[in-house]
Amino acid sequence: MLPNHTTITQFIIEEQRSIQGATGDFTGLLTDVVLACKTISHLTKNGALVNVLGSTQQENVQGETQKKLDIIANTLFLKANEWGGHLAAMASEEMDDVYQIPAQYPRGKYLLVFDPLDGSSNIDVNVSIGTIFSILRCPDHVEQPTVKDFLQPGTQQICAGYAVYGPATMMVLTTGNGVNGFTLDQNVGEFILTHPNIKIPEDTQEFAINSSNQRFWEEPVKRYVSECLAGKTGTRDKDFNMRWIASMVAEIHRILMRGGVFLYPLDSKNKEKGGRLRLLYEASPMSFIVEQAGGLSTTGRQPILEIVPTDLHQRVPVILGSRHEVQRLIDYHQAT
Ligand code: AFP
Repeated sequence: MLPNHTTITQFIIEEQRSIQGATGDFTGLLTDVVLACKTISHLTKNGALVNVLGSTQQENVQGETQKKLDIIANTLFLKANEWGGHLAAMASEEMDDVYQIPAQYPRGKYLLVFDPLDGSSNIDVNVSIGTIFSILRCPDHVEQPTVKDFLQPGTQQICAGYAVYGPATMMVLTTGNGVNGFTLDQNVGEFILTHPNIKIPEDTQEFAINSSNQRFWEEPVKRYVSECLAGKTGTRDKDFNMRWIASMVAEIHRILMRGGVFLYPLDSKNKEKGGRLRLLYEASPMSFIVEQAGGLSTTGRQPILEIVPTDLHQRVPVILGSRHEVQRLIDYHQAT
């Protein structure tokens, strides 16, 4: 760390100073979130050495077998954030119901929603994984928040962020004032501002989709992907590249760094469930970040940030990334 470096704590405090009437509560909350992510980063970097690989016998509310690290990361997040007095309640991918703040701790004014370990199928094979979180304001006069208090559209998020545990650990954040990226200095144990004011290029020649689902896709997605694959020989008149990491955090991070479009669209396989990805702790925070970086997000038929959730673990179709490509996909959906 060099004297001219800005730490994430300094960055958050300086942002808070510019907000009239800010109490420091939000800064305190983010500091706790950051500590949880640093601890998860430490565990992922050590893997088998600290005995965190492998599966458990348990299933989460989605019916997915939980990995050991899913449960450890979830507990870490709860413990790091329950005591500070900033939160009224929490909710996570790994818990069926709302987590109430234990009685011995003071209650705060925020709600925290998170996916503690996104891309868990990658844990055991040493491929990038991440944590996604979203901060909402708890409605006034609510003593004991219930599910309905969390059912706020993405436009009401106070903050959204993710940590990506890749070759370097990074945290990317928005509070509605642009997007900033911080790299963890492993020696000092601090996130340092390394990627200020991230912007997603409006055009791209890269897309990400799980092509094994091709036969289930709807017409607009089939059309889009087949045009990309036709490359220079087709109507797009340019060649495209494709990526699929199966870890949304890593996928969105790549898009923030160099552009691209990510699709987990509605298809005949996931239609009954409403989609594949979860709204409150995957689609909504990622859409907030992408849009703050100048990109666009949609289900194909509706802006993701405008969806009013009906369930804590609701699933939605997701298309997001470089503005012009996402707009093209919206147009294709409108044309059918
Ligand atoms: P998990 O966190 O349960 O592994 O899910 C990861 C994820 O929600 C998202 O990060 C990936 O983009 C997507 O699922 C991968 O889904 P497929 O395995 O169907 O490709």
